Amino acid sequence: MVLRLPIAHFFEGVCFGLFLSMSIVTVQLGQCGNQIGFEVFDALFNDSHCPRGLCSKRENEAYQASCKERFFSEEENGVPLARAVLVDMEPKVINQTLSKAARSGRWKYGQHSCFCQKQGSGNNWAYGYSVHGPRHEESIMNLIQKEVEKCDSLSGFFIIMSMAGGTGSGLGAFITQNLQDQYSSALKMNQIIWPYGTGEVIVQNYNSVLTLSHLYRSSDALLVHENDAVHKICAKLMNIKQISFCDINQVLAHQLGSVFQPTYSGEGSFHYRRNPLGIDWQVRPPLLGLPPLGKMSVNREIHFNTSIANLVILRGKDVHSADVGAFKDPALYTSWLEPVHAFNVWKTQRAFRKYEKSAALVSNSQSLVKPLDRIVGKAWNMFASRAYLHQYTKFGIEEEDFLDSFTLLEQVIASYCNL
Ligand SMILES: Nc1nc2c(ncn2[C@@H]2O[C@H](COP(=O)(O)OP(=O)(O)OP(=O)(O)O)[C@@H](O)[C@H]2O)c(=O)[nH]1
Ligand SMILES: [Mg+2]
Repeated sequence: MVLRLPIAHFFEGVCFGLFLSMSIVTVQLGQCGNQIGFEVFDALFNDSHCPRGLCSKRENEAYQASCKERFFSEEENGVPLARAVLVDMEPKVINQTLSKAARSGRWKYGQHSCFCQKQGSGNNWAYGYSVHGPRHEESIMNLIQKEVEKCDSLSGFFIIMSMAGGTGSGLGAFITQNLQDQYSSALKMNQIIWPYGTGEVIVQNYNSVLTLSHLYRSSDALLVHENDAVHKICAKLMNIKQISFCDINQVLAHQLGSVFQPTYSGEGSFHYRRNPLGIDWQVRPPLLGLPPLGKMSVNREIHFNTSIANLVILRGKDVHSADVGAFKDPALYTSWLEPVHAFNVWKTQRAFRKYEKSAALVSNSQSLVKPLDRIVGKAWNMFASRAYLHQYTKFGIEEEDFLDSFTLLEQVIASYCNL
C-alpha cells in the first residue's frame, strides 16, 4: 500500500538517488533560501576538506570526490563552483551571499548563476506565484537548465525556501511546479523553513497553507525545519545569547550536511551518544500492556510518534559495531509497513566535521501533525473573517484556491493521525 504523504521529513527515493553519487542542483529562493544555501555549501565544503577525517587517505579522497561531484562543478581558476541557482526579487541578499562565498576564497557561486529584480514580493504568496512566477519563468528556468547541463548525471533538485514570505514561498512553489513539468523523472526535494509561531509576518499562515498545498502536488519530498525548534537548539544546547539567523542557519547547515554528505549504506549496530546538536530521538515504542487496551489508541496519539520511515546516518569511529536494532521494532511503525521497508541506515567511517562520532536521524513521522494543524487552524480563522483576502484575490488567487488548499491539508492531517 502506498500513501503519498507529503510532509515527509525525508523520502526514500531521494536517499537512493543521493547514494548513487550523482549531482544535485540546488535552487536558493528568497532571503531565507539564499542565506541558508550559502551556509549549506560552506558546511559541505569545509567538511569535505576537514583535515581530521579520521580515516585512510584513500577513503578521504573518495569522500571528497563524491561530495564534489554532488555539489560542486568545474573549477574556475582553481576555485570550485557551487551547483546552485540563486533567485530573489530584490538584490540585497543575493549580493551579500555572492560576496560571502567569494570572500571564503575556497568555493564560490558561478558568475551567471543568479536571477534578481529590484522589488521583492512583500510577503505576498500570490505576488510571488502569480506575478513574479510567470513573468520570470523563462529566465529562471534557463539558468536552471544551464546548471543541469553541467552535470554528467542529474540526481535531482534541492530547493531551499521559507514558507512565510512571498518570493521563496510563492515563486518557489511556481518553480517547483515547473521543474516537475520539465524534469519529471528527476527528484525534487524542498527544504522548507517553518515560520516562528508568533511575531512574524501577519499573513504567514496563509502563505504557508498555500505553499504546502502546492508543493504537495509537485514535490517528491519536503524536508522541514521549524525556526522555533532550531532557535531552541541555539539557546539551550549551544548557549548562544543573541541568536541571529546566521546562528540558526549554521545549525541547519550542519544537520543537512550530516545527511547529504556521502555514506555507504548497510546494516549494523551502535552505541552512540545523541547528536551534539540535539536531534530528537523520541522514537521509543509505546509501553506494551500499559495502559489497558481500550485506552491504547488515545495514548498512542498523545504520547507516541508513529513513523512511516526512519533513516539513521552514522559517521566516524566504530560505526560498524553500532547497534541500531531498536529502530527495527515494528511498534515504531504504522501497521501496514514492515520495519525492513521503513528503516534504513547509512554509514561511513569518515568523521563528519570535528566530531569523532556523529549520528543523524531523518524521520517521516507524526511529529509535524501538531504544527501543521496549528497553521491550518490559524489560517482558517483568518479566512473565515475574510481578513487580508483581497491581497490574494487581486493577484488571481481566489477563495476557491484557499478552500482547495484547506481540504487537501486536512486530508494530510487525517492521514498522519491515522497512522
Ligand atoms: N532559518 C531562517 N529563516 C529565515 C531566514 N530569513 C528569513 N527567514 C524566515 O523566512 C520567513 C520570511 O521569508 P523570507 O525568506 O524573508 O521572504 P522572501 O522569500 O525573501 O520573500 P519577500 O521578501 O516577501 O519577497 C520568516 O518566517 C523568517 O523567519 C534565514 O536566514 N534563516
Ligand atoms: Mg525578501
